[in-house]
This record gives sequence, structure tokens and C-alpha cells, in this order.
Amino acid sequence: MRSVFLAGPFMGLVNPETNSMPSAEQLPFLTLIEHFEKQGLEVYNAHRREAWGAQVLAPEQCTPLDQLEIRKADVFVAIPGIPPSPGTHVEIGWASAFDKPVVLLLEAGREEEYGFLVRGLGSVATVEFVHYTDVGRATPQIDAAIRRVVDRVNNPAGTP
Ligand code: 5HM
Repeated sequence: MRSVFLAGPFMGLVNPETNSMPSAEQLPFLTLIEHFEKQGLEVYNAHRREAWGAQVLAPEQCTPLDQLEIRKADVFVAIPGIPPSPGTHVEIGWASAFDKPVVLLLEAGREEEYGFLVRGLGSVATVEFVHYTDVGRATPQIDAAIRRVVDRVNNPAGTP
């Protein structure tokens, strides 16, 4: 496992007056990026690439770039968001259609607020769900979910 694509709500969190995500909203992404990089993983993340809203790419630029990076990544980790992030939901569709190992981070206690196709994704793709209250405190569970989902894709049930 060498790389991870980290997806999650972006434009809905950018303050139009400052062209930036507030630091509290950046924190889960910063925490996970640092956590993964400490393990030597390459992290693909649009929020950082686009300077948290200060250097947003045009739709025709970020769409193929994100799709390419999802293809390259060994695992896809996403925060679908409440309210739902439109771009992240497109990316979840791509990642599952590309047969990537998928880890979805859902807010604990609010599972019923997520879309049916998010909640049901495990029936058509290799998905692990992590139910978090604080992303920073959930890193051991996220690491375990990544290990499990990558292992499931590499060793599908029934293969010797
Ligand atoms: O719709 P929303 O902005 O929440 O979509 C966020 C997701 O789309 C992120 O995971 C990111 O990878 C991608 N994205 C991007 O790469 C989205 C936007 C703006 O919508 C962007 N670059 N400028």
C-alpha cells in the first residue's frame, strides 16, 4: 500500500469572503493527511492541492485530475458529508466502479441521514465504514478499516 486518495466536502465549506475553508473545517483533512504521510503514504487530496479554496481549479481541470488520482491510489477514503458533498459522491461512484478499496467515514449516530446508495454501497463494492465522532481520535479505527478493506480486495473470499 503506497497511496491514498482523501475525498470530502469542499466548496460548501469555503467561505466566499475569505476564499478559504475555516480552519476547523480543514482540521479533519490536515489531521488525516499528516497521519497518512507519517506512515510514508502518498496522499492525493484536492483541498490541500487547491490551497483550501484559495486556488480552486476549473471544473474541467479538477475533474480529470481527481479521476486519474483515484485510479492511481491504492485506497480511497472519503467523508461523504452532512450535508452531502456533491463532488465526493461522484468520486465515491468512480472509486467503487474502479473496484478500489473504499473506506467511508460516517458521523456516528447520524447514519440514517446518509444516502441509501452510500449506506448500501457495501453490497456492490468493497467498503469498510468507520463511525466517527472526532476524526482525529478515530485514526486507529481508520487504519484498521484500511488494512481490512485492502486485504479484502487482495484476497477475495473463496480464493485459495
Ligand atoms: O462538491 P464538493 O466541492 O464538496 O466536492 C468535493 C470533492 O470534489 C473533493 O473530494 C475533491 O476531490 C473534488 N473537488 C476538487 O478536486 C471539488 C472541487 C469543487 O467542487 C474542486 N476540486 N475545485
